[in-house]
Formats: sequence, C-alpha cells, structure tokens
Amino acid sequence: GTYATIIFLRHGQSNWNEANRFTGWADVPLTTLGKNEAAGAATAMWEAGLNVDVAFCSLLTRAQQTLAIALKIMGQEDVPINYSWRLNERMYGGLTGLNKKETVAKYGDDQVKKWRRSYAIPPPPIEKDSPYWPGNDAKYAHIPEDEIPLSECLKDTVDRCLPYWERSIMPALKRGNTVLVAAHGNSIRGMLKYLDNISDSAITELEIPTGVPLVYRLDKDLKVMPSPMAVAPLTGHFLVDEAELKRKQEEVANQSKLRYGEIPEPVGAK
Ligand code: DG2
Repeated sequence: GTYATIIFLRHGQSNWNEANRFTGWADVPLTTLGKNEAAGAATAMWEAGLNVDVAFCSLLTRAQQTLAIALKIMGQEDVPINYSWRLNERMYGGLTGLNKKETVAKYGDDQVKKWRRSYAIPPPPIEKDSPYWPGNDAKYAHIPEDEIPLSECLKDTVDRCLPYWERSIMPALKRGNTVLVAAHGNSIRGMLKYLDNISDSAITELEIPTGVPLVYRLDKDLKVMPSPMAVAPLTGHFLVDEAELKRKQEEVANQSKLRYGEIPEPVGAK
C-alpha cells in the first residue's frame, strides 16, 4: 500500500507566462487566471482526499501565492511550509525578460528548443548589471555570490535541487508524510527526471502544465508505485483528465512556436 505521497504543483499562470516572456528567477505575480488555476488545483487535491502534512516552496512569489491559495481552499493553511531557493525555477540567464516568440524569430526554433528543453545546454549567462541579476535581491543575501547562478541548463537545476531533495524532502517522505511541493516548470522537470528516472531524451519532450497537481504514491522503501492513471513517460498521475492535460501541455510547448507569417508581440507592448 501507499506509505508516503508526494504532490508536485507548478504555480498557476504568472504575468510573464501570459506575456510569453522567459521568467526564470524574475519575481512576477500570478494573473487572475493563475489564481483560479491554484484554486482548481486545491479542489482537485481535496476531491482526491489528499491531506497535506508538510509543504515545500521556492522563494518566488508565484509559487508562494499558488501554495497559499491551495492550502487555504483545502482548509490546510496551518501545515508547515519550508522555503528554499533550491526549488526556484531554472535561472534563464540572458534570456530573462525576452519574449519567447521574438527569441525564436531571432535565433530560430532549434536553438530556442535547446535552450528551453535540452538537458545540458545552458542559455547565455545574465550580465551582473542586468536588473534581473538576483545578486542584488535581499532574499538571496544568504547565498554566497559565486553560488548564485548566471544561467542554468536543466542539469544545473537538478544539481542544485538534489541537495535539498535529499536533506529536506526525503526525510519528510521517510516519515510517511504527504508532501506538497510548490515549484516551477523546470525545477519540477528536474526533480521528476531523478524521481521517475526519465531519460535525457524523454525529458526534452516533457511539459509541465500550470496549476495541475501531479501525484506520486510511494511504498515503504520509497519506491514509486506506478499509477494506473499515469501518462508516459511519467509513472505518477496529474489530477486532470487526459484531454485537458494535453491541451495545457501544448499551450506550454506552443509558447515558442511561431506560426507561418506570425509577427511576435514586442516586449513591453502590454
Ligand atoms: C517558465 C518556464 O517558468 O518556461 O521561466 O519562463 O514555471 O516559473 O513559469 P515558470 C519560465 P519554459 O521553460 O517553459 O519556457
């Protein structure tokens, strides 16, 4: 039977998801739709009978808002929350703030797909005089400056997530808890690559929808128990029907698909 449960929740739509800008460590809030997605995630978890014992969250507002909304609606706002920069979104480096389609128009489809989805190709580094360089932000003042990433590929993200996974999340699972992790598209892809043993090639095709809980049941040895509702390559299941899952995953993939003749909306137009 189930010994422990882990639920991954990517935040709902953020301002920059809506504006189609590379976000990474830029700290932008949820849109109204994003807040509704968080509420929908809460309803789905509640309907699935999930009772959260402990939550983990990144240092970014969009994940924190999502978690707060979800726990409140589930009536579980008293559960302890642990925050760490190690659950942050992948650092998008010099791409931070750029419009995804404008970037495709400039560098081409292949290059942008590599930057967004490859395992080991990092985006160009961010300049330290960029307004998006995290080193001036007090919430990262506890991190030695040389550990603040200037850009990260998925592999780099996995490397800085894993110490937190081992030291903080695993101990909670070892005690048989139901754990909720509120995080981001790529930090969740990174943790799944490890937990669900996804190959370097399969990970390039995996899209994480906004605001849909992804549930893994673990046995006494903390091995994943494959869900009958899983959709490959994952062995856990999303709390949403398959058609809606596909629609939301395509929405993420299409953020960098230029249709023939389409002229991308310039950044700042909104
Ligand atoms: C998005 C993911 O991160 O972008 O950083 O732009 O999950 O925090 O909204 P999130 C970003 P893609 O890798 O899907 O382009």
